[in-house]
Amino acid sequence: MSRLLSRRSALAVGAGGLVAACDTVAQLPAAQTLLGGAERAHRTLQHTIVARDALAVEYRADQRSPVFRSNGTANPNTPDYNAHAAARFADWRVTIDGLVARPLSLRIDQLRTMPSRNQITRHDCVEGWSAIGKWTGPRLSRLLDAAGLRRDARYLVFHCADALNGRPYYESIDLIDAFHPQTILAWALNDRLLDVPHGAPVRLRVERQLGYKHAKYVQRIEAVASLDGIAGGKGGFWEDVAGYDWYAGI
Ligand SMILES: Nc1nc2c(c(=O)[nH]1)N[C@H]1C(S)=C(S)[C@@H](COP(=O)(O)O)O[C@H]1N2
Ligand SMILES: [Mo]
Repeated sequence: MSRLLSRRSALAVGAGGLVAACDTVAQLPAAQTLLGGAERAHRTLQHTIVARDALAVEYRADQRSPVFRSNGTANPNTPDYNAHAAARFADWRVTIDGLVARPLSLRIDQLRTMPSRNQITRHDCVEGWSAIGKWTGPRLSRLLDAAGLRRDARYLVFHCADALNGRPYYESIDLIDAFHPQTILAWALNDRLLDVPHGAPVRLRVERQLGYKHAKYVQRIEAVASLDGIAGGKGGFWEDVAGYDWYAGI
């Protein structure tokens, strides 16, 4: 949160300075037009940032969908994943590495005992279905604070345990979504430990984004400065193979 707030006030101060500096030439019609344009642009920019900070709608328990369908991979079904599933994911780890001061490797029971957030939200898939469910897990920001993002980190890449047609599933988000209060690493759906079809043992919930951004079977979270070198370079599995938008805000 503090990261978002300080960014926003830095922008406001920057634009204020620009407007003040232009006061002396504001009599000239051309300058006035320019100034108006700058002010409008600033207002739009600030509006966009405020909107991205807004919360997704949360629902009541009785509004949950009776069935929450699964989509994409329903079971990674690799020897490694199957061994983890057989052991009830006791040795599953989520590593946080890349551009961080203190790389972390967290066991699933550590994630499950951290202070968690509960949120009942609506999942929207581009294939034309939605479902409301209750998700539980620690805020991603808590883990990022523990790992200490380096100043050059701009995106987080979520590496998953499954592959479709031989290509590993992955996704990425920027730091505004990463620090959003409703962005969590969910280990439960509707008060039960996450099952395999929904991403066991842990998946991303990034509630201001469409379904394909919500990476399931998360094993590694990598902080990077650029998405260029990652897989097809478009920032996600569907972005690479089908040209889906990287920014899938709703
Ligand atoms: N690892 C992984 N994550 C994934 C997918 C996938 O195939 N593999 N599918 C995505 C899509 S398109 C959607 S709509 C949601 C579906 O989540 P659900 O199976 O819990 O309904 O997961 C997303 N995350
Ligand atoms: Mo989806």
